[in-house]
Amino acid sequence: MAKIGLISLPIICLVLVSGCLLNHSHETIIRQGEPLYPVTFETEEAHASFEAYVDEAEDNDDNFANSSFGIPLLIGLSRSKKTSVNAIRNDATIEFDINGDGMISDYEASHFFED
Ligand SMILES: [Ca+2]
Repeated sequence: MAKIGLISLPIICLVLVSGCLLNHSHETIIRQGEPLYPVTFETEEAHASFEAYVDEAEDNDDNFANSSFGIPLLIGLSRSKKTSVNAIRNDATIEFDINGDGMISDYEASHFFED
């Protein structure tokens, strides 16, 4: 009986420290490796508006398609999908740059938030 206790002690400690015997998490990056579209800004205000929008879009994307499964103290599995930073910036560039000239003007930046 004491021998079983000695063998199981490390396992119990491992479970208590890690929370689960088996932990596995996997994150998939969507559109990974997408090149960043070149873009310029007419003014610093237009740039600031763009960056604020991108920051918010990145925060919203953090909770995108997360799933988890677990049996307490035994198994913990989690999967998540996240859009690449370049893809988020490229989508924002397409949305902001109304005339597609590669430069986000003050009008385009302010017009974006009016809609
Ligand atoms: Ca433009």
